[in-house]
Amino acid sequence: TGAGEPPPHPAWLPPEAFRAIGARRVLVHGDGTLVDTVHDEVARACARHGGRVQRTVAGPVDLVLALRDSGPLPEAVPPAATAAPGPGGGSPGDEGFLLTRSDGVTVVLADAPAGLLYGLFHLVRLGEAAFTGEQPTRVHRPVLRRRMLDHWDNVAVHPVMGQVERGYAGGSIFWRDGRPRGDRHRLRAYGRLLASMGINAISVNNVNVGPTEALLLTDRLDDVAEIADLLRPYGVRVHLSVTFAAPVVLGDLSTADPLDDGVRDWWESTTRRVYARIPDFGGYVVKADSEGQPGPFSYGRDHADGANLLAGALAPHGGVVHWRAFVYDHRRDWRDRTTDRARAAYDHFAPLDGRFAENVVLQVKFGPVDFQPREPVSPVIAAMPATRLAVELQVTQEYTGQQWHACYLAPWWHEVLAFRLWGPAERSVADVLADVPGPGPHRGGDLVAVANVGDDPFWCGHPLAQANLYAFGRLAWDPRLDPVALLDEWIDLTFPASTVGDPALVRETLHAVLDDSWRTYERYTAPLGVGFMVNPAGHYGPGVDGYEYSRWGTYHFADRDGVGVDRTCATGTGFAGQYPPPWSQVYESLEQCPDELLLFFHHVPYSHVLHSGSTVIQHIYDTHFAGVEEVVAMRDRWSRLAGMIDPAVHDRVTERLAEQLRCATEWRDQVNTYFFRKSGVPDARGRRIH
Ligand code: BDP
Repeated sequence: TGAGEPPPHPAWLPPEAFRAIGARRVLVHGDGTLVDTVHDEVARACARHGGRVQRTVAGPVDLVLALRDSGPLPEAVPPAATAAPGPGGGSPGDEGFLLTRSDGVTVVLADAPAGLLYGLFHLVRLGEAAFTGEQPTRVHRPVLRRRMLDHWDNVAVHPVMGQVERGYAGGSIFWRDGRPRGDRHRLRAYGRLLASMGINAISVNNVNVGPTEALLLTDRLDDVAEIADLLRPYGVRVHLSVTFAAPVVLGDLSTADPLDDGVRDWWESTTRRVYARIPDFGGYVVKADSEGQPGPFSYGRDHADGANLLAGALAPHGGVVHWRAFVYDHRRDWRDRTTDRARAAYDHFAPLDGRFAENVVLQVKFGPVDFQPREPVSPVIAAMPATRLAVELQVTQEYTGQQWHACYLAPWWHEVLAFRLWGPAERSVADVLADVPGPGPHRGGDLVAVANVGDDPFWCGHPLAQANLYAFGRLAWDPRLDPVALLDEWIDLTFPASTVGDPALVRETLHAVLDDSWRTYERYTAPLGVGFMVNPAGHYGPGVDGYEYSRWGTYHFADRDGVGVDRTCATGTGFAGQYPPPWSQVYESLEQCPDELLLFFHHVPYSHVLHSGSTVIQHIYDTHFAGVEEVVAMRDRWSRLAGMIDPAVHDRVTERLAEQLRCATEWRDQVNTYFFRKSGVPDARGRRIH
């Protein structure tokens, strides 16, 4: 590796991915840190692949990457290249770019440096295709303005959660044992990966803010500034999770009451100091009144009061507060069937719509409960037309196999983003975030996800879990992208054809293993949307009654007659009524409710016949047997790649697939046996159930 080059951690963007660019004569034109980043990337590629890069116009070139606002365009840009743009026209804006090719020159023009950086990575994705034929002018812009990853990283090791809460990829890349790790190479390499998929914001500490983490806002601000400095060259802004009790914990105040003048002054002056140190600081992330975190309820105030307090302190500096809607009572009485955790976010927040300040982003988990492999889309997204929203996904695989199981989540996220909360002819979740005009107001929003990255040599524990990270970033850039096409992009960038034995077989195998892997996972775990049959200690593997008699509010209510949660308005918790029509009626109705969500909304007898024609009990048996068979097939397919790709990657995935098969078999046997014992109904196909 050359000077200044990060060490080769196996991830997408190996040097070979830059072959097409590196073999060209390139002009990088413009000034600024991000333009320097573009130049350095191109220079490294050229050093390796025989091209050359220059920053001033001299002689013919094959590729121009130029800022438009840095004076007249270099003469290397053919006049035709600046003709009126075609599809996606208009100006590139802060982060977009214009791509065109004429007279044998490929041209990327941007109005701002971030656009040039994204343009470069777009070229990397295109490879040789960026340098063939004539190409009409096209403008590319991110559909969503903020594309964010939240790290649930602890600064100090938490006695139960460890260094990274729900982290399955080793330790934190930022923190170790209470201090910054100072691994500048790793952070720069991370910034590069983030930019390559279009992420422009991260928060660097856990939403559950402990005493050491709280100090990042004040005494330990330099530690945050150091991260911001390393990620800035890649167009990534840093955000912090803060505790609502900060004025008490850090400021010696006796209250954190959001309506108290002293509290307001404290947040204002503290925030001013943050911006003095980190001028492009992004803002705060807050988990309040949830799972033990402090919040405005302690002072008899509501969450609009709380969020607006922090928003007020951030507003003069252009910052935002991501206020999480994940608020519920985690000390429920399990004998009480009338309250419902699924209802909580809507019950708390829908009445507050219209009261949030401009720079509050209400961050809503995609489903009403908690990142299960199957849930309906959260009704909060439809209930807040006057509030800016962020939809929160979970890239870290807390409930989807913890990066031991291959589970490509982009198809699931795609379903969520494409879901039309007001009915089939109305706007999708993606449209709401993109602020696509439609009937009724909307404020647009962000896509945010909990990150799956750690100090593991493969970044994500499971090398194939990188595909989730990559696809998330790309969906945040444009939530309408197709998950299968995104997998192809990731394959091309991770396993360039020149680096593998049989590129067609590699591609085919990765699709065979990953395309349907989320549904496979769904098949061998909790059935028909009922969720949470997981082991409470760590959420890995089956725990058929693990949460059934606990205080967390996540039950399946299986008994000898049937299973499922009655969330109807007629006889249940009324959650179905939180949806606008037609979904309120669809979910209310036993006949219309989609099979995959049946047990989320209804308690039914085991003999209930699904739309598929199968009974609930037979469906449980069939899907669990099928799920395990699919994992066997995944393992067998993968074994054929031995010798075709980097052996370290191959071995790691092989190891993980063996564990996935063990665990899937355990899920199958426990879930099937459990329901066989409850129901007494044998498998119609006579298979052995213990
Ligand atoms: C749950 C996790 C817990 C998080 C919580 C959250 O189990 O560790 O703190 O979500 O989102 O899924 O705040």
